[in-house]
Amino acid sequence: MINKLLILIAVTVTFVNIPAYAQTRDVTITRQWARASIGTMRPTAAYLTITNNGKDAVILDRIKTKIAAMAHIHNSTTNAKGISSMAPAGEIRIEPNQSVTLQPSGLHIMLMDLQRPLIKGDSFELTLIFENGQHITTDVPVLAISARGPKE
Ligand SMILES: [Cu+2]
Repeated sequence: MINKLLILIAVTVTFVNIPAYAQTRDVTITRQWARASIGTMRPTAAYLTITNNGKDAVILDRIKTKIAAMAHIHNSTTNAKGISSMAPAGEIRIEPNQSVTLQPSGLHIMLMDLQRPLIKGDSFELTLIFENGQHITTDVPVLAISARGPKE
């Protein structure tokens, strides 16, 4: 009888947790990768696609990773003279049923002050923190220094 009661409590607790998990499943991360680094003195970048399958817009607030002391979201642009520059990206808002892709020459996660070199074939954990408090941690494979993205 006590066992049955415990199972009932366990089931109830699981139920209470469901909304939080469902919310996490609303946002998915795909095509994540980072470019191998030149040692630890030069920064490198990570890229990924964020898809919002939920009913509400989500806003990416910041990035955390143990691999770099600073992980900032930048946007690269090229002006009419063909000169590229980058600046903090500002708010990244993903509307329901929309995706935002971070890719070379555009939005990227700048990994600065690397704690160890990023070597092709390695991977590291990266956590995306959204304004609604949602955290998504993903494993990011390191591709070659010349890579333009993961192979299909
Ligand atoms: Cu940058």
